[in-house]
Amino acid sequence: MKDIFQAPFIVEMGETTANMYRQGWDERNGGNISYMLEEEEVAQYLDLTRVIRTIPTGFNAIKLAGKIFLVTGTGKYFKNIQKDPETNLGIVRISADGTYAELLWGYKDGGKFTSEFPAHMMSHIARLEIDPTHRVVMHTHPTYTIAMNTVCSTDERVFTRKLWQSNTECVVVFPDGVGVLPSMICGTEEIGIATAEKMKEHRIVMWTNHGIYGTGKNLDEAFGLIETVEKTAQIYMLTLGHAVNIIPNEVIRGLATMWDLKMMEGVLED
Ligand code: 2HA
Ligand code: ZN
Repeated sequence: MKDIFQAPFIVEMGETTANMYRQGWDERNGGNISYMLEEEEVAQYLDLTRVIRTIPTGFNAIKLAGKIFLVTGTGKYFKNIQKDPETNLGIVRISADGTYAELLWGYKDGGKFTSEFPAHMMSHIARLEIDPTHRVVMHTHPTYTIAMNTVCSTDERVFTRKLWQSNTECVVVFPDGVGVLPSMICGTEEIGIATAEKMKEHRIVMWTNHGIYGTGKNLDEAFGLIETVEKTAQIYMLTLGHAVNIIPNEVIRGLATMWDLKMMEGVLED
């Protein structure tokens, strides 16, 4: 068996969460990540017949039966993951009936996965139906994105338009736009269902007054989506009330044509 502490998925998770913490996005226990792993990949590091304990999923995850996820722990701090991955992370496999998860590694202090587990798992189900290469769901609290969401309409077309108009990267990086949910109670099955519904159309979903979800086929891609929104929200907030030059519709459309991208409908006004 290879040393799991050297596994690329553990090393990369430590690096990514440390980076997110340093961006100022993940205060205290803010943020959570789930990363779907390949069975063959995990089998190099763990005996997959050895289940440490079981943890209820809190909803019916049967569509993910047998799938293995690396997931951040509830109440755990992103700042601590790199120095102690075995306490702050867990590797779980969804049971055949989808009602519990089998702990294969981690949560060493008796902990469990993030309180946002239903939103993560439902988002995986939604994205996998659209893109079989999908692997990562990333939730975080980026400062300027939340600030922009505080001063902007929760209409996702308006929110997406403001981003597309503020930075030419935006339409290229997320032509599918940003889904926006209103203020809701987090950690519930209800917010999970609402998030997954948005994930059918968008790879990024905003939780009003709370934070953002980004998805992708690897950690870099999910991070890159959120990073692009956050950078642009910073530009938007720095220029709020003073903007003279916003990107005209013909430039936004021209970029989408140049890169052969299908733009979210109804975002541009003309
Ligand atoms: O894990 O970010 O949404 C803490 C949170 C809850
Ligand atoms: Zn959160």
